[in-house]
Amino acid sequence: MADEPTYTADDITVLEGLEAVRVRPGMYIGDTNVRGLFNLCREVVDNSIDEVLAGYATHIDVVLQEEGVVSVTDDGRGIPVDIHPTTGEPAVTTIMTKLHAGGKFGGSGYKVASGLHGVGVSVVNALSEWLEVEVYRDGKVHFQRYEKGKPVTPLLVRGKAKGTGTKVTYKPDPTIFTHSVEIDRELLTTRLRELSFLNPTAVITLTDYKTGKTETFQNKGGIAALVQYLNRQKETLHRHPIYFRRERNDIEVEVAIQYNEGLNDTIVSFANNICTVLGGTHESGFKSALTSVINSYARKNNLLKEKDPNLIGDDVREGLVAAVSIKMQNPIFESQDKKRLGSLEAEGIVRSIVQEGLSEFLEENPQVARRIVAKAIAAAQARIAAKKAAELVRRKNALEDSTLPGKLADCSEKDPKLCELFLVEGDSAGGSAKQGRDRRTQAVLPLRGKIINVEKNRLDKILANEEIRAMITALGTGIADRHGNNDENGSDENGESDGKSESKFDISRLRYDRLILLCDADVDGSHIRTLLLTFFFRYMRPLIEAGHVYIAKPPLFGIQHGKQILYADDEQERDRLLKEIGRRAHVTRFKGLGEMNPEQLRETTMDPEKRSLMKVSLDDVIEADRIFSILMGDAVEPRKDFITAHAKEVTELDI
Ligand code: 28G
Repeated sequence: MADEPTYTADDITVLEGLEAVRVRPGMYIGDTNVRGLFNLCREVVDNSIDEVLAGYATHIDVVLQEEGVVSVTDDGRGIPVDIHPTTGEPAVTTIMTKLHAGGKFGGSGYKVASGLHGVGVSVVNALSEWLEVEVYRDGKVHFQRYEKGKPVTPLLVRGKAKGTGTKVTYKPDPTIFTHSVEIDRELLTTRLRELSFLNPTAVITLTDYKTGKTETFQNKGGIAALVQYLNRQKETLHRHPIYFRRERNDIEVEVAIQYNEGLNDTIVSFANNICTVLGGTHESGFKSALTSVINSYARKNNLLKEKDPNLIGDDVREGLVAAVSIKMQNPIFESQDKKRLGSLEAEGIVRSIVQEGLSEFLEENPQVARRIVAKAIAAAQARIAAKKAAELVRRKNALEDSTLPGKLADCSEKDPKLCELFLVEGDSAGGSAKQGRDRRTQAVLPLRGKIINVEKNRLDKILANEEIRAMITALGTGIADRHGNNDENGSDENGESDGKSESKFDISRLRYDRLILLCDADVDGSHIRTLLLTFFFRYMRPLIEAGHVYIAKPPLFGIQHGKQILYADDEQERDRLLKEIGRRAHVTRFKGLGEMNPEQLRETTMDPEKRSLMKVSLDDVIEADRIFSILMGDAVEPRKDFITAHAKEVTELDI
């Protein structure tokens, strides 16, 4: 072993540090794609936020420049520049070039592996083609430049500084980020907005060279403003969010709650400014306190009678928008990407703080309290009615040997993998589809009129709707609850559920491999399509996740060309075709599917050889759901804004 090179302890640290980051970037920042690129910026901004949290910085300016260059400036104390006695180099150099150096939350106990917040700015440095830091301290501007993580200048003094602060400018290394080095604007905007809610004293700006514009994120209202923002397109049950902030055993807890008239719930939680998407102990402490406080208030005020069962979590969370933010010393995250808080002490503390804070609020605001309780009681009644209805549907299926709906024209093939089901808007198009289909593998279920809006109606009403019942029976899977939960105990992680399942979704019983929505290419058609997608999204989400749901694309135009008809999906294609054949043809615009004869429908839309289908992804549905709730929801302002903003895009709207 004589030839083996000898490393000093320092060499090993250096090697393990920057080289390891460049060899396995994904380990530190998640991936080398859109997310990873965003995480670089997030890491730098989070360092500035730490100075905000410490009470020294108030302004953070993010500037996006050409070729993916990002600069971040804060007005904190400025990274220390003094020479460290053991390393012999300036502190800022150590922070920029050594892994973990300068970590503020918990040092060695900090999990690093998957690369969200806290990996250290040296990781950004290692993954940048170049990075320049400017530190404003002691009246001077200190400057150092690095390339691929290595200093290429000493720490220099370059002029005079007025205040204090830090500026970091970096260019992501294009040999690491193979796809693009341009940061995803939406991810960044969302994070900066989120940070402004979580840090009410901060003023954050984003300047983008592409637009030349500067956007300012400032939310003095904190997480109360966040829940108002989340409710911006909703009618709320009470005007001002319920808000309290308390501290116990060195854990600071902040909670904001505002109910809306809707049926869904949104709870966002944070631990030390990190968004815990999967919740965790703080969130379950909040939920169990919410349930118990509302139950005791309802009992105490005789809104729930002695014989009435307790409200369960789902009941008290209907229409809830809440934000829970805690700050604690050494948070423990269960998943490596910090999506779930595991610290046990947080659960009890949040629970007791919410119990106190919320009870006080309800006592002091009886009008709001009564409205909240009334809504929860209505939710409970609907839940009980829906359970009976679902049980009835199920028993009927069992007894009557799952009689398929009368309107369904089923296919003869029995292997679901080879079968597809067309859900067709309207009886007349349904008729054409029945005639135009391949009877062996294609089934058709015509849907009459409007589908019930599952966003506005509770499950008991939804199950009373004939079209919905026909779909459920035809598909064969049953339904999950509106949260997509499917276990026997319902959705309650706090054990409040009564233990019996109302309904079960079983994808293995799916009778068709593809569900194809076939709606008119007009406003009504897209409305119906959205209603259907929303139903699948809420009650059969795994169908979408597993890629079973498709949208058929019937053509908009037919162009007679001799004996032949050419079809076009949009105006552009129509004009292109017209140019090709010399503009002499007279054009048909298909107002609805019903205008196509069975042969045409088969040729253009149903025949697997010729048609084009769009597979529906969860993102599509979420976007459709958003636009839909703007257009169909209660709040008037967002609708006006949307229509004004998009008025120009709509050329041939067929109303
Ligand atoms: C502009 C882009 C990113 C930063 C500071 C300020 C200090 C600092 C940063 O100290 C070592 C860790 C915490 C004490 C702290 C300055 C105390 C006194 C700082 C940033 C030792 C790092 N004076 N501002 N780091 N600290 N901004 N913005 O990176 O315990 S990083």
